[in-house]
Amino acid sequence: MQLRAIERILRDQHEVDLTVADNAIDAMIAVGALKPDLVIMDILMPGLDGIEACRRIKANAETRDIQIVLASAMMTPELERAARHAGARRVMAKPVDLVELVGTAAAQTVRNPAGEPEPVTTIRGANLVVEMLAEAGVEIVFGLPGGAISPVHDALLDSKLRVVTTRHESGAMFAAAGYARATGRLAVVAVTSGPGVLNALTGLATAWCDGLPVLLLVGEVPRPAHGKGVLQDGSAHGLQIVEMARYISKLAAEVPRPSALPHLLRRAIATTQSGRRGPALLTLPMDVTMGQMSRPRAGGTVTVEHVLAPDLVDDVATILRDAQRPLILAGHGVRGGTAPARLVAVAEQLACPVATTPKGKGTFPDAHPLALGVLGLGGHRSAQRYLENGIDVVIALGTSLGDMSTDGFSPHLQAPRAMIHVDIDAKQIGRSYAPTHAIVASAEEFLGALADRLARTQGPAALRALPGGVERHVLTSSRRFDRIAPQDAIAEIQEILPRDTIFSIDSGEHFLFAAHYLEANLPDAFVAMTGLGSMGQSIGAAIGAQLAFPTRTVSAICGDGCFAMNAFEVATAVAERLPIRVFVFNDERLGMVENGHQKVYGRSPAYPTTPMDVCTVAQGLGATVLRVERPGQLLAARDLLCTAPGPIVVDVRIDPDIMLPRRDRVSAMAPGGAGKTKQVS
Ligand SMILES: Cc1ncc(C[n+]2csc(CCOP(=O)(O)OP(=O)(O)O)c2C)c(N)n1
Ligand SMILES: [Mg+2]
Repeated sequence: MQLRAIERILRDQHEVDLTVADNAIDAMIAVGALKPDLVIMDILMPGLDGIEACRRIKANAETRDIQIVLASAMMTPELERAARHAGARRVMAKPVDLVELVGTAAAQTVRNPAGEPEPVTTIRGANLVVEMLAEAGVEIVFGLPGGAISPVHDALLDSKLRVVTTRHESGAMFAAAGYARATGRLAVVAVTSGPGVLNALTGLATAWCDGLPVLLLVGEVPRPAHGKGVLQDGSAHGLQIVEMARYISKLAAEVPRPSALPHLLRRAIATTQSGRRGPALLTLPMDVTMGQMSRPRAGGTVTVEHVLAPDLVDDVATILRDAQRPLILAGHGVRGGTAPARLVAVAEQLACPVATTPKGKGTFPDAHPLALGVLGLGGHRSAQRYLENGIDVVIALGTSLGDMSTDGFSPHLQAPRAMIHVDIDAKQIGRSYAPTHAIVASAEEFLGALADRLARTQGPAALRALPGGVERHVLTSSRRFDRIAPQDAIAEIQEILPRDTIFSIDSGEHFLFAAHYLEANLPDAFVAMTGLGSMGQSIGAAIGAQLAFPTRTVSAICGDGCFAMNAFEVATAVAERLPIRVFVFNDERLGMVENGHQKVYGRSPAYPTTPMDVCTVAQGLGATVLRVERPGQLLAARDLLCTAPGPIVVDVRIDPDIMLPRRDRVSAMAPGGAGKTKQVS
């Protein structure tokens, strides 16, 4: 209250922007983000000693010039000496005359080299958001507009950022997730309040379950209108959007006032990319985005560092070197930066076979002689057999070891000599197995340390037989004249498209075929967000990946049910001139659900997706279309598929009777079912 009164008094005399923090951590973040002229702190702040805070501010080259006043109700000569030693400009006993202090500082500061006071520049909140995003390296904002987010869309008109407007907010979220998944970089979505953000929540949960750095910016009704029954009020008095998002994001917050915008946005950007990555949501009330504020002197860049104990790395290196039948299981956490290359280096140094989880497919090349293929959903016999014949050491990298990536919680993974589980998120470790070594680190950092350690150690690793490559099920082709077997369709697709094609895969029976029969040799070749496993993700994800990699071929493999859910994003691809190739594996039904039901209950309700003519729908959305009913027709369409400029949608008429052997996942979920699943074909 006192500070607000002072702010009002001072505003008449000087251009003062006062930021108040009620705890030390927020204060330090605000100081870093805003670089104020003056910081006034109590020496005895809860959470952090004011003298230590002063020392840190002065030790940082970017904040060194800030004037610091330290005050205390219990000032002593020793405290005063320590405060001055830490770099405080003034040290005083409380009460202090804040008006005098702030007024003097405001009059003294912000002078140019000629000694003239510089005009304090102000900026509209929405423009500041856009500027900070650009500074953080963001190039694209996905979304769908509406009144409450209109200030941000208005500010985007003045920026170089590309705005990709989707047909549904879930499409925007899947596109952002696909972009983040393919690049490892921050992806941003801007949507409006109420139905806009509610439509985006499945996509937010997708980014949450798959650990993807997605920032969702939500327009919100102005704060003075909160709780008055204004349409689409999502505040704490209305829909409680922040509360809803809290469970499916790393950070969910409303920006409570203009002065909080810079440091909250910076914190949200940092949060998406630190530790286990994941989404953040900020609601932006219109009075914040429309309000003027003084421009902070800070950018949006973030640095994150980790340290690994050398003894631990030595121990792991020795265990792996001495192992008789070791296994590396690589998850999605091995994506990004140099991690995949380091994985290849470590596997070769140790002559150690590598399996990937379904989501981690591509992190180790399928064509490598040490590759066992996928373990778990849609997985390969080679991986399963190697595991079931007994391993003595396993090193699980960047995987949460859920049922889909452990072959239904296989007990064989609890290797007798050592189970080394490495994940950047401590919460993922020890959920389903008991690791002998629980290592909280990124796969990249861990593999780098291990590769260095192994390179320095003399002597070859124990001689081991090579696994013999990835072994796939041999299924028969379709005997029907108007259908093609999924594995034959995949073989033809992969023969036609370039070797560095990025495939985004949807949720359903077609996922199993893609995980099994696609050969992925690049870390970003296989984009599947299986954490939530939401239907309809693949077309949006292909859009995001194509925007990230304009010169590569990007292809979606989706089911007819998934297509029905999100087909309208084909129009987004047409409008944005994105040459994605969408292969709809059309069995005219929700195949995975029917098949699963049949397996568990011995009978199944029918879940047809008819009536739907995929080609007519896609043509109506502006895409080039093609129907494939027999083997050879995809190969015959090579020219069209490789050269047509815009998106192509291919209705691939799949034979529903051709199925892969599968596990009964329902019993894996049942109480006591873990590890007791049986293989059935
Ligand atoms: C949003 C959503 N709803 C329901 C499901 C449950 N589900 C998983 S696969 C599937 C069927 C998908 O059908 P389709 O796209 O035709 O693929 P198919 O299994 O036939 O290959 C369903 C309903 C889901 N994963 N996501
Ligand atoms: Mg289907």
